[in-house]
Formats: sequence, C-alpha cells, structure tokens
Amino acid sequence: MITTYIGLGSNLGDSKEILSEAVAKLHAYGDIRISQLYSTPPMGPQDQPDYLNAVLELMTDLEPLALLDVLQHIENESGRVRLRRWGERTLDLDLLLYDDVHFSDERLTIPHIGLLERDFVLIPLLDLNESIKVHNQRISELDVVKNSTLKPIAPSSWWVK
Ligand code: A4P
Ligand code: MG
Repeated sequence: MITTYIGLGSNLGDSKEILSEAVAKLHAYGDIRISQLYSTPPMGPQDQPDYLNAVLELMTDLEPLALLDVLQHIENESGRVRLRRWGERTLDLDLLLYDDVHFSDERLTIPHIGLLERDFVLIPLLDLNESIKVHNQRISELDVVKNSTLKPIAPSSWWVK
C-alpha cells in the first residue's frame, strides 16, 4: 500500500459540497484521512474569490498515472470549469506526493511542482503528517510555513457527516 497526498481546491460554485463529493469519490480507492478545511486568499489573479483548500491522504495500490486518471475523471465529473491559468475553478485535484517517488513526464510531475511555495498546500499537509519531508527538507522548517497566517475554518471532523 502506497501513501499518497492529494491537494483539493475550489473557488467556484458550492465549494464545500464540491469538495465533500470529491472526498467521497476518493474514498472508493482506499483508506483516507483529511486535513482541516482552510479558506485561503487567491494565488495568481487577485480578482477571484478566496479558495477552500484541504489535503487528503489516500492509501492506495493505484500506480501514479492511474491515480492521475482518477483525479482528472473526478474533476471532469464535478463539471470542472477552469477559466484561466491560476484562475478560478470548480475543482482542482493535484497529486502532491506519492510515497517518496520522484517522477516526471509530459502528464505528471511528482512531487507536485508548486508544492514547496504554497502555504495553502503545505499547512494542511502538516495537519496530516508533522514530520513530512519533501526533497529531503522538513516542510515544517520552510519560511513559507513559518510565515503563514492561514487559519482553519473547520476541523478534520467536519468531513465526517
Ligand atoms: N500535472 C502535472 N503534474 C501534476 C500533478 N502532480 N498533479 C498536469 C496534477 N496534475 C499534474 O493541470 C494541468 C496539467 O498538469 C494536467 O493536465 C496534468 O497532466 P490543471 O489542473 O488543468 O491546471 P493547473 O496546473 O491546476 O493550472 P494552473 O493554472 O497551473 O493552476 P495550479 O498551479 O494548480 O494553481 N490559490 C489558492 N489560494 N488556492 C488554490 O488552490 N489554485 C490555483 C491553481 C491558483 N491559485 C490558488 C489555488
Ligand atoms: Mg491541477
């Protein structure tokens, strides 16, 4: 069984409902744990709504590209709308980490390329695994984490309804 981490984001439509449905679908592929829920200011164009962000841990046997297929299928099923680069979207599912695998081809790069710069991914990841390392670096020691002001808007238990 492989430990994988998936970033969830939404800032269009009924984001809480969209994220909850995505979590339920991912649960079909293995055991899950979910971070707290965060409301985060947008990275990229500023004339877009705040995002809801969370990170999900999935224990799975799926190969990396098969897992990416699953994520993209769930994005499409949510009626995914994506208007511009770094712009508003109904659902974004990013494969952040796949065990300690490093991999890159035209469809998939793991660890996810923006991971170390984005507090809206790193802070929820720490909820799930305080000692996690990426590129041999403890993420709890990164400046972007130490300087982050992100606060959760709902506890992990919010997901269990
Ligand atoms: N791809 C390569 N590696 C991966 C991976 N590890 N996981 C490829 C998922 N996909 C991966 O993805 C474009 C392509 O990346 C896919 O076809 C896949 O094969 P996409 O989801 O269509 O577009 P994108 O990369 O998400 O678009 P973009 O515009 O680069 O957005 P980002 O980098 O994902 O950022 N602000 C806040 N506060 N919170 C957010 O969640 N998200 C974004 C989107 C912008 N600002 C944000 C947030
Ligand atoms: Mg994406």
